[in-house]
Amino acid sequence: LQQKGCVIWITGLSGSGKSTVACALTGALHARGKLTYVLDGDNVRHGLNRDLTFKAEDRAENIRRVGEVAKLFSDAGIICIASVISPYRKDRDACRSILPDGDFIEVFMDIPLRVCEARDPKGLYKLARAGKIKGFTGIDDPYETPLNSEIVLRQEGEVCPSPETMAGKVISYLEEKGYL
Ligand code: GGZ
Repeated sequence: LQQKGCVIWITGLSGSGKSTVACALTGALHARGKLTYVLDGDNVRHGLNRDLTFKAEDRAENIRRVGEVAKLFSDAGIICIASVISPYRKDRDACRSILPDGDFIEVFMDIPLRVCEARDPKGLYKLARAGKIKGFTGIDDPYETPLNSEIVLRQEGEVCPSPETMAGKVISYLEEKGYL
């Protein structure tokens, strides 16, 4: 097999830029001739996981399924990018535990809540603040900050690096670890 698969697990708040970075990363990997597949929370929840809500046990099941599917892609030699809030540490760690050592690469979008809320691309924070969405991550539902992510993507002062710059950090990590 020419390519070794792995799972790039992008975790962070709604509006932190997970999907945008996943997209930029896919572009950068395709430019290098690599096969990728993106499992995006919002998309997966319309199909495979449409039976699940946002209560903690359903989020756990959502993450478990995304982790299992990501593992299948990785086994097939494909670089699988999962972009899901995955707010609970134990759920993320369970996904890590089913993969060979090193193949689960956690990327933490360390973007402050106030920045995500100011972006509010889908108006969901506004609805959550108004009490029209209950149990919204960061507002009235927890987000457990990762403690040992392989990669942390954050703002430099008040400016957020471009998605391409952020994707570039992941590319450098993959090169360093021999996945590219
Ligand atoms: C968090 C919610 C909620 C609640 C709907 N809490 O930014 P988005 O809109 O496009 O992506 C979010 C998506 C989160 O799905 P995940 O599968 O990534 O979540 S988890 O990992 O926690 O299972 C958001 C939207 O769904 N959304 N309601 N209550 N995000």
